[in-house]
Amino acid sequence: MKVAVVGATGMVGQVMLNVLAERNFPLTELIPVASEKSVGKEIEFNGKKYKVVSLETAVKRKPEIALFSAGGETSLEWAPKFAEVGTTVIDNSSAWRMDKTKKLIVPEINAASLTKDDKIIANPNCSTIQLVMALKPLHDKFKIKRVIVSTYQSITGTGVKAVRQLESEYNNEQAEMAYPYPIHKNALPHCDVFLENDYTKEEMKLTHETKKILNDDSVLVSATAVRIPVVGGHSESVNIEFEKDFEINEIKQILKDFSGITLQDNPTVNVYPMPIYAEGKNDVFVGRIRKDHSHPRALNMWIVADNLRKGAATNAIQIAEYLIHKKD
Ligand code: 2RA
Repeated sequence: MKVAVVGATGMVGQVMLNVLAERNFPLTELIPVASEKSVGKEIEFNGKKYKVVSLETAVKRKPEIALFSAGGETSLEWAPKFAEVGTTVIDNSSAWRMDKTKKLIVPEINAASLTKDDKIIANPNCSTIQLVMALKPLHDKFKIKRVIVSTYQSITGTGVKAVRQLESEYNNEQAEMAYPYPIHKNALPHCDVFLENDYTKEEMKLTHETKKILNDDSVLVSATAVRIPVVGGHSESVNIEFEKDFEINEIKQILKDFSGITLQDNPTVNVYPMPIYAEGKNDVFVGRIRKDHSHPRALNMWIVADNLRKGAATNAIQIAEYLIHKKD
């Protein structure tokens, strides 16, 4: 199977290559794709060297699957061109996520909705993926009325420039700024850009994408997205109000049984999810599960995941794995 990785030299693209190799994805030919300035560069994959090619060249090679992580503009222009030659595109940008004709997929939740006619499939935003992984099994059992989520997001979600800014500030050196303020010893309540409603795009992605993935517009979601000087993954403090009564033990068992979730919840011995633990892993880690003492049908929890893996590369590759193992 020919697989193109569009954005192969970027942070998520590099993780896609690592995850493809780790999971022994059945590819016969890798087509690494990047912008003109990277064309001709060599990358190594599974002990073999591959030359980076242009988008034009990649389309002509007609890959069966194209994993995109190259920004919305590239996806809007090029995903249809790949689809026209029969490629199934799994796109990590926000370009197609809210398009009513495109599916927004977290395999453990809604991969069953996919058909062979889906030639452009949207990978949700990283902070959404880890949130809905915990919400879905609980929504099915107790019907979620409202979610209030505060995120504590890794600077890797912004990209290399942000990582360089933190390293430079930590070493007290000058650096190009990825953020309007220093990120070292700071917390920025500002992920992506502000909208007219005074929320950021990141916050509204959590609201809109969660509703689409759960296929339930009645779920109310209010988000605050914060950037913190961490690299291993995104953390989220989540308050969930249910329509139905629940017992905490039921909640923990349901989460423990849900594929892709690892429960890390024993505060008496300091066991709870942390980005330094989640980094490099593909699961979503859930802990600090406790009744909300201020509301009879609400609870709090803490959710952590590697935003470059389950939040991006691994989720996209799991979609591809589902497609190749799906019997039509
Ligand atoms: C961020 N979720 O963390 C966004 C994009 N990766 O910046």
